[in-house]
Amino acid sequence: MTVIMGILNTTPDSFSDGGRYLDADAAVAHAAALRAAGAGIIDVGGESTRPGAERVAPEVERERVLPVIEALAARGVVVSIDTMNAATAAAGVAAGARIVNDVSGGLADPDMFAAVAATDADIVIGHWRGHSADMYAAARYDDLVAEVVTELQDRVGAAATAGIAPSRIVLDPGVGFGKRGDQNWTVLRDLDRIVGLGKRVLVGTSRKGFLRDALGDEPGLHRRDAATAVTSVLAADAGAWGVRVHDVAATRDALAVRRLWRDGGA
Ligand code: PMM
Repeated sequence: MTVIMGILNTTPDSFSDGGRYLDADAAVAHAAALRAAGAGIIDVGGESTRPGAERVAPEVERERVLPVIEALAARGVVVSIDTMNAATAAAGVAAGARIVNDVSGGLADPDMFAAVAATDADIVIGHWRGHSADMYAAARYDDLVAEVVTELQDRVGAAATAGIAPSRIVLDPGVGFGKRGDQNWTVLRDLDRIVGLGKRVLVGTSRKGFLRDALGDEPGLHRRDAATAVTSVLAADAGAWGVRVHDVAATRDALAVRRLWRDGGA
């Protein structure tokens, strides 16, 4: 079964749902809806990583996410904390998060792996080449997929050196991070090479710019969510362990149909 990670951004500036879940009660209510729709994990983030985004002070990030994580953990929800900041990650795990989701794979904060090693949380290591403000400057590759694979392996090595057991690591190709339009499709086409590294793999395509570009004419959220449901199925076919999405119900339905197709019915 492919795990669905439902996105709960508590940021005022995230590109697709920014500002709607800043209030902790509203965030908890939205998380409940995501769970009811089929999310196995709720990913709580307090800093936008959209292209061009400014960094957020770690204190502000923690003020946004910690009350939400505490409330969700108290209700037995499996929570991941989406952060590039080691202190926020540690505080998030102390508040009940079971997974640290670091799109920078420990590169943004040199203390990240040590902070995670001191907990028993799992960690998502994303492929990343620099902060949002200038991430496209780093989108230059001689051999894109080989470089993504090597750079992920380097981060796995660094995580192991810091004392994180291999079984606690999830890899993420970092769709949209240091990759322009078609580069994302190339990495997704070759996702099996990342899956081949032997770790669980998480894929985040939801509502991203490369899907918007693929659909043309400034598609609304509806069309981007439909496209995301398709990428969820294709990611599952390529061996992904999980997908990170906004519209959980659409992806749940798509994955259910995939299962029926594959199994020839119930
Ligand atoms: N993308 C975003 C944020 N967090 N985490 C993981 N593991 N993988 C991703 O692809 C990813 C992420 C940016 O999207 P958002 O602003 O819609 O949350």
